[in-house]
Amino acid sequence: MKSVPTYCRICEPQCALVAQVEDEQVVKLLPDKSHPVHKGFACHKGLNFVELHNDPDRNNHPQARRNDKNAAAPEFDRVSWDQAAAAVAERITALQDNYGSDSLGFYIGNPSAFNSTGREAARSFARAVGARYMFGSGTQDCSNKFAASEAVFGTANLHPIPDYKHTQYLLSLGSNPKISHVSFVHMTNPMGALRDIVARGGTVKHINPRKIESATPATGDVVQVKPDADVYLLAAMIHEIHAAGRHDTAWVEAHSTNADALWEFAAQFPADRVAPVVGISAADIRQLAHEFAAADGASVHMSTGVNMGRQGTLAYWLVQMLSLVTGNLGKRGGNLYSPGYFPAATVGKPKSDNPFFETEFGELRRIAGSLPGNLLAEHIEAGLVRGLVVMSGNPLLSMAGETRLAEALAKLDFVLVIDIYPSATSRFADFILPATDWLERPDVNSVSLGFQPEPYVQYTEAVVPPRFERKPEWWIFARLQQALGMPSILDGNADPMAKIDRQLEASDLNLDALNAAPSHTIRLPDPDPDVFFELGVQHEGSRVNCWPALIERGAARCTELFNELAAESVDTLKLISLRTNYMVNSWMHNLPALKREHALDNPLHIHPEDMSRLELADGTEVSVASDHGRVIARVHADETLRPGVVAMTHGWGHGNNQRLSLASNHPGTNVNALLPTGMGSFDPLSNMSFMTGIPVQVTAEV
Ligand SMILES: Nc1nc2c(c(=O)[nH]1)N[C@H]1C(S)=C(S)[C@@H](COP(=O)(O)OP(=O)(O)OC[C@H]3O[C@@H](n4cnc5c(=O)[nH]c(N)nc54)[C@H](O)[C@@H]3O)O[C@H]1N2
Ligand SMILES: Nc1nc2c(c(=O)[nH]1)N[C@H]1C(S)=C(S)[C@@H](COP(=O)(O)OP(=O)(O)OC[C@H]3O[C@@H](n4cnc5c(=O)[nH]c(N)nc54)[C@H](O)[C@@H]3O)O[C@H]1N2
Ligand code: SF4
Ligand SMILES: [Mo]
Repeated sequence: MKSVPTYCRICEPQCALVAQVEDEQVVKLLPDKSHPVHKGFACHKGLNFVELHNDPDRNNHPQARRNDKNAAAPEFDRVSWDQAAAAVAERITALQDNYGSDSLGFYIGNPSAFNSTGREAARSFARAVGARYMFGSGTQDCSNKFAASEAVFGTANLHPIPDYKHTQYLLSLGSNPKISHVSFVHMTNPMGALRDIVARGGTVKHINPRKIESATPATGDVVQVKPDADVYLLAAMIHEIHAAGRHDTAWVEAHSTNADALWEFAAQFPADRVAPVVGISAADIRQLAHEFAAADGASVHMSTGVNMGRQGTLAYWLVQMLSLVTGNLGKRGGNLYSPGYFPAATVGKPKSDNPFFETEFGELRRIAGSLPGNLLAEHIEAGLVRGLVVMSGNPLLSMAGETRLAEALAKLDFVLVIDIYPSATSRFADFILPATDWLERPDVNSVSLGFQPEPYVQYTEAVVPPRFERKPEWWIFARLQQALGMPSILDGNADPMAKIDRQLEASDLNLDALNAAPSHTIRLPDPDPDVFFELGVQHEGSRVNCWPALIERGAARCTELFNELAAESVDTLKLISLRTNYMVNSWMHNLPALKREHALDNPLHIHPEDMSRLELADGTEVSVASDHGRVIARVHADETLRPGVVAMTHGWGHGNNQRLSLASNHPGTNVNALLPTGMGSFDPLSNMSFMTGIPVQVTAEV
């Protein structure tokens, strides 16, 4: 038995593991106790990945469609890689001959983030074939952060992370670290970090409509806000700090421009005015503001619960402003830039001053190359996108509007899905190409650049050779390029990791050095507060822009939405999302290890007060309806919710997918049927879909 160091690529910590390998088979995955950062931290999802690696339902061979796209159950024939490459190339060529080179669209999903060679290959393939209509999971996840950072810092790649080691105060908005292990901060053992803050006398405040699992006496308490109103809470905090003269004038003057416009904006939202909309008292808002300003090192982090609201871009801007005006941005104990082995912030500058352009749907922009995911169906319906390549994504279940999207996907001339599983989306595929999983491919944690409180770089070899005919994405795209008669990395002896190797040179490192290090890992220096402005901020004079044009564009809408929320009936129920330990988005539903008695479906969580008002009993079936759709769900009484807020877990709805034998036996409901789609359903500043705070009506099913 040999022990091979590697790391998990399911979520952002990318926990270090040791694979026990015998006869080229992974026998077991163990936490890597000798890893300099993770020190043995890992969760059951990563440790049980062997089940996924060996799951008999996986895609193991290239498959070509046999029956009609509208058939209830798709049927495929096994083909060879050569046949598949030739046939896919033929279809792409025909599509482009008929409808133009940009008629082939792309949807690149979340696991690509943890796939250094696959992500690059997908982008370069899309460029090579002349694609313009790019979509991806980023607009269901975080695109507001890229938009705001680009405007405020002059680079989409600067996302200040809390200085967990030194902070005395952490304000955490819309995140549930215990379950999800934090996003846009790549750290080990996040609950341990919260515990340390509290243990040294610091404070952690979770801003959340739910008493989350992460909030315990040892890890901070929850301020239970209404959903979709964080922007007003943050504005009010900034205003209260400014009005009380508790801002750091010297820091603001030294490091920013346009602060006056910020003060003016915030002044519209004093605590007394916003309290009913935010759902906590004005005194509580003031207290949060004053605690933050007074702490000896205060930090702030905001995650998907806020991103998915209607004003994620403005909220992220205000998060940076709160940190700046209290003198915590780029200061020990506040928020820092952690460049890691390569300062990615220096390569995220915007290409033009005005990202917006006219389209037949109205004015749009791209974020990291992508259009709004909520316009994918429109682009197909309008005939702009005639074919689609889907890589490591499952838009049918992860985005809004399953019915409309299914109809659109069925109309496409050509769909290629590159996935490890027969995903729900691949029901519409003409070809399915089997990708390797992360035990079968080499990688570097390059996605962590800029996000690590304890920076390190780790290389992993392929722990075992690919099973069956699975191939890494870089190979798949290169093979397709060859079949299309284009130059490809397979022609010479080019290395798919060459770009990473070049970037490593910035720290005098290379892949060989990583490979030779214990755990294949090199620990890098901790973030230096000074580099925030010196290296991170890209605007002229390294100054943060407190009132960029993009934000000004959103200001009027911010007032309109405030008035709308203020006028809302007190009886309106608002739907939020709820991740659990027993799912990862839509794709870990076929594993026996995650099928626990209490996690076999995704019920509607609702507070007992709302249940009695609506005369609902625990366990009964209800209809949940929004302006956009309706689902049937089982009632699950849940006192952790703020009354008026209901929650369901996304990524379920496997009833149509018999090819996932276990998942389809425990199908659950696709809650995204309740979300808005199309124009008006995403933040126009950032393309980010609206996925939280959705008004719903709940009624007993009779
Ligand atoms: N087990 C598990 N881990 C995962 C994933 C998974 O599916 N399962 N997914 C991975 C992915 S792709 C990501 S992006 C990360 C996400 O990581 P997180 O961003 O931490 O995601 P969640 O755990 O969904 O936490 C979001 C929180 O926001 C709260 N919330 C909802 N609406 C609002 C609001 O309007 N305002 C505020 N302040 N809070 C709100 C919710 O109650 C919830 O607790 O997790 C990753 N890790
Ligand atoms: N209502 C609601 N909807 C949400 C969210 C929410 O909180 N609430 N969260 C959103 C978030 S944060 C995200 S990131 C998106 C995710 O949106 P998507 O990325 O579209 O969906 P996933 O469910 O992550 O699907 C990933 C697919 O990749 C496949 N896969 C896994 N590993 C690999 C690999 O190594 N190679 C290849 N080729 N395929 C692989 C899986 O089998 C799966 O089919 O969903 C979003 N949807
Ligand atoms: S926390 Fe995330 S990265 Fe770590 S083992 Fe669990 S799933 Fe993998
Ligand atoms: Mo995500």
